[in-house]
This record gives sequence, C-alpha cells and structure tokens, in this order.
Amino acid sequence: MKKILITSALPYANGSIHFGHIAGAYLPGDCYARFQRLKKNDVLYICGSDEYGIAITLSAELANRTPKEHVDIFHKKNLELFKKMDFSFDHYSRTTWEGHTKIVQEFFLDLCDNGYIEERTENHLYSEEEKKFLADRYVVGICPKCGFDKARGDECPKCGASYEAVDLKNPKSKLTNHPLVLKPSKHWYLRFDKFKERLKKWIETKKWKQNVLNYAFEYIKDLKPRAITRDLYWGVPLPIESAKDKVFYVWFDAPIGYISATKEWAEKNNKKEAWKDYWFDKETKLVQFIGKDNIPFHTVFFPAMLMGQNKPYILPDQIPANEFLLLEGRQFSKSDNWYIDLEDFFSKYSVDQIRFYLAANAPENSDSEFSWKDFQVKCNAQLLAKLGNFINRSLVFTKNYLNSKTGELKNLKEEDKKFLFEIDSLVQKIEEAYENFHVRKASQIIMQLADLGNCYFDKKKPWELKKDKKRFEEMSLTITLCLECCKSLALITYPIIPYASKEIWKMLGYKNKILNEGWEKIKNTHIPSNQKILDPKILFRKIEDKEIEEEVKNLYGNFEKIKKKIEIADFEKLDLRVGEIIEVENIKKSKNLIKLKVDLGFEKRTIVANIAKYYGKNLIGKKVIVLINLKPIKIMGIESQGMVLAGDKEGKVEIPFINTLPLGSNIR
Ligand code: B3M
Ligand code: ZN
Repeated sequence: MKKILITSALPYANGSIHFGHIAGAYLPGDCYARFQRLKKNDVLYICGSDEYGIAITLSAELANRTPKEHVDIFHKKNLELFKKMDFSFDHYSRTTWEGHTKIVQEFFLDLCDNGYIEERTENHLYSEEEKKFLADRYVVGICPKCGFDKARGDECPKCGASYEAVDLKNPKSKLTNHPLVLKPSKHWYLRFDKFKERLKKWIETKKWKQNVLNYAFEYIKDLKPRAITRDLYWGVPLPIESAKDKVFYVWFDAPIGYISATKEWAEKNNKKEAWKDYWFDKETKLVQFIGKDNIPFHTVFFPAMLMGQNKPYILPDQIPANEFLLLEGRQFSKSDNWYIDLEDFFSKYSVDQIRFYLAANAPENSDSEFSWKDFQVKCNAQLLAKLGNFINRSLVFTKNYLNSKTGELKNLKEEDKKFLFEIDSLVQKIEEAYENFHVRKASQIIMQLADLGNCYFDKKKPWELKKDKKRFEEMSLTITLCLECCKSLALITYPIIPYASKEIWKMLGYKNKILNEGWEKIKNTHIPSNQKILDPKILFRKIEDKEIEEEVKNLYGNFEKIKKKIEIADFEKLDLRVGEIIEVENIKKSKNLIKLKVDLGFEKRTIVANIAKYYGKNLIGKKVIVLINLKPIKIMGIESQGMVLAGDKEGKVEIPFINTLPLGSNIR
C-alpha cells in the first residue's frame, strides 16, 4: 500500500474560480485521488481556500466589504462549487484557520534559524494621507520604461515592463490618487539564492512533465532573495514585535496552507499527530495539482521553504501542472462577461456531464477550450449514445429475457474470449492513464470500452437469438458478457464520473460499495451468475439543440466583443500618422466611397475611404489619423495607399480629428 498525499492549488476566496481552474487543477486531482483510493492506497486529498493577500483586499474593497466578510462569503461559495462537482477532498480548509498562523510563523523562525532570512531597509512608497505604506498593486504611476501614465505598481500594462513600485515616476495611490513619497521601511527577504544548488540537484532527479521542468529550470537560473513580507493589514502577522504593521506575503503563507490543512484534518478527526504521518514520512508520495501559472511557486519557492526547515518535511514528488482551458477561444473573465454562471449551469446540466466533458478536454499538453457545441456533442454522442446506450440495452435485455438475473459465463467461443480479453486490456490501459494523470486519455478509453461493448452486442444480435429457444444459452452468455463489460465500465468510470459509476454498479445488483471492493478485486472477479439486477434507469439526458443555441446566444449577447489579446509588438507594427485632407473627390458609381488626397508632411497619399455618406466635402483642411504602412489595394480601379481611422457604432461614423499635432506626427 502506498501513502499518497494529494493537493490541489488553494483557490482564492474571491469568487474568481471557474471551469478553467476546475479543468486544470481540481478535476484531475479528484480523478487521481478516486483512482488511488480504488487501488486501496492510503490517500489523503487536501485543499482549502487561499484567503490572504492583496488579491483579497482589493476585491473586498471593491465590493465594500471587510476582507473577513469577503472571504467568508467566497470560501462558502468555493465549498459549494466543489460539492456540486462531487470532489472528494478528505479535508477542505482555509488559510484564516487559527492553526495556520502558528505553522507559518514556525516556518519563518526555522528559516531565520538556518540563516535564510535577511532584513533589509529600503525605500518604499508611503501615503502620508492614508498614513501607510502601499503595496505595489495599490500604486499607479508613469512607467519608467515607456512613459505610459497609468502603469501599475508591479508592471506596465502598455509595454509589459516589470519593475519595482519605487521605480515609477509620479507614483500615486490607486484608491485616492494622492501622490506618494519614499520612506524607508524594513522588510524580510528569503534568500532563495542559497538554495540554488540543492534545488537544481533535486529537480534533476524529477520525472516531471516537460513544461514543468522547463519552467523550473528557467526559474532557478536567476534566483534572487525575495521579500516575503508586505505592508498590508490582511495576512499572517510576523512573529516579531517590531513588525506590527507587516504581514507575510501571500505566496509565503499559501503553500504552508497545504500543511496546516492537513493538521486541521488530523485535529478534526481526533488524531492530532496524524498529519506528521504524511508530511514527515519519506515514503509519502506528495502529488500537487496546479495550473501552469503556479509552477514556479510549487517547483522552486515552496520546495526551498521546505528545505530550510528543521523538521523533516517531504518534498513534492509529482507536480502535474496543466495548461489553461479557454471559453470559446478566450480566457474566462467575469468582468468581461465572458463566463459561465455556475449556479445556472448546475440547474440545467449534471455533474457527470461536466466532469466528463472537462476530463475529455483537459488542457494537459496545450491550452484547450470549453465550447458549448462541443459540450453538447460529447454529452450526446459519447456519454449518452455510447456509454448510456450500452448500459441500458444490456440491462433491458437482462430484465426482459433473463428474468433480471445474470447468466453463467460458460461455453465461451473464440469471439467471446476475445471480447473478455479486449475488455481486460482496456482496463489495463486506463490504469496506466490514471496512474500518469492522463484523464483525457482515460475518457477516451472509457468510450473505447463502450464501443467495444456495443460492437459485440450488435454482432451477436441477441434480439435474434432470443427468438430461437434452442439458442437460449448463447443469448444468456452474450448478455452476461455484456453485463461483465458493464461491470468494467462501472469500475473505470469511477474516477471521472462517480455518480454514473455508482449507479451502474448498483443496477448490476452489487450490494457492496464499489470503493470497498477496490480495483484489483473488481478487475479480477467476473460478475457472479444468478445476480439480481435492478430495473434500468436512464443515466444521461439528451441536450437539445435549442438549449445550446440559448447558451451561445447568452454568452455572446452579454459580451461586448473584445478581440483576442495581442502583444505590444503587434500594435507597434502599425505606422499611424497625422495627415491633412487636402482634396476630396466623389467616386462615380459609388454612394459610400470617396477619394481623398492626404498630406503627411513628407509625402501625399491617395486614399479611398468609406465615409462619403457622413462627411462629403466637409473634410478639406481636417487633420486625421492615417495608417500609412497598409499594403496598397485597388478599390474601384483606384490605388488606395493607406487608411483613415474612423469609429462607428450602430451605423454612425465619426472621424477623430487632430487639432494641434503637426503633419507626420506618430500616433501610438
Ligand atoms: N491562490 C493562486 C491561484 O489561485 C493561489 C494558489 C495558491 S496554491 C498554494 O492561482
Ligand atoms: Zn511601459
């Protein structure tokens, strides 16, 4: 029996969680935990809400709540969602649990003891008005690199530069817009640089996914000391008298949340010390499911923190990080109205439908996507038409022609043996897929097994066998072998679609729980003869076209279409200049098009524009914005050598005019 400690990233308690997270860090974790429990391993699956830090204070302030009120609401919501998804955490904790503080502080003190912490006094941005230091996300200013005047405290949304908040020019408070001053402040730094060699040696022994290894090696190349404290009022306090107004940086306390959650689990189960059986036992396999944006924290920062402890903490064994799941080609975003309302979703669709779909589309090796149409197809054509149909026809035949009882598995012919053999090899194959975190592959194997069953059924034609009394035994064997296949389907679907799995298992007449029987026993024991089956129930409902049309309409309707994100370099390819319109000429045979001559200062261009209706000749002397590096195209026989920028909404067109800039000026 192996001891396996499984974690999924601790989601923030701020309402940000969506199917993208579920597909990356939670569903794969739950499938793995369920599989390992079926294998009768000693599994502990831990998660909890991440409740401190600026992500929380910012969203709480926006919502006019205290951080505590805020996390109370969203911790509950996280829990509700996970319950709806049928996730099987052994414990779901929260980082505001009292026990968390103590263990975070212990971590810090051990690191101090071992010489990994350094105090530094440096200038930080201080608001005299608010009487406090402001953390980077509370600061705006002028980008030190490109001069953009709404740059954030940590990075510039315009040029993408990343810097320290003190590097901003004219820094201001994001909330009050008042100017900030520099004032010395003491912070505590973790000397990650001291762990470089140990980390490197350790990572080199790991058989992680290539993307995880790549990130990890990239990060350790340039390991610098990092501040692990913040001037913030919401977080784990430092165990130091002189640091009253500081808390730990959220990425310092959050991963320790895995440990405190285990501790809370132990306390709640009246075995106070049991958490040590996992965290201090070298035989424990620690498997951490995360999304790709959390890779450095789990492959480098947290392991370094663990290495710096006096207690014998284990290090992660596997870190199956997944890529992102997009929604119809774009990132999920509540603020852009590009998301799926989870409450609404679960009022219409079943947990197995979404679990199966997300497993089948798991973003394992590249980003993948949730598309409503594909959701319908996978639910109808796979779950219902293949799996559901096979289970149903097998049970219906058992009920109608075998008096609801399994027959005997005897006198097998070649094709029957082959059928059994193929069932076995698919079960073998899926075991390997689950063991290696490949839920996408696993979902495909489930469908292969359902296909195999349907093919066998179709080939044996029990509906014809039943007409001939002499062939009763053959019919009974056929159906019973199909039930045997149903049994294997109950087994292998358990990690991904536990509800359906348990229903199939029950309908086959088993009294014991599938989890108590376990993988090996179920795999190695045929369905007993003379077992009474239950009346078949429908497992999956059909999703109608009109439902999906409605979903798609809602999604796009709620959304002001924003084009795909581009790099700053993409924008920089556009050469936009100020030009003056010096001639306007109508184009014969066209009501809408107009021929312009535009003076750029250094040359004149002919441009055909689609604005005749709105401006006519009134444009002469106006300065406009011209895209001058567009490849020339012929329109109505005239070569158009650029484009005049104009805006439009609901059929109205307006040209932005330039007042004072000279001809040829760059627009950017
Ligand atoms: N809450 C970030 C995230 O949700 C963070 C993960 C913590 S794992 C220790 O992406
Ligand atoms: Zn910039």
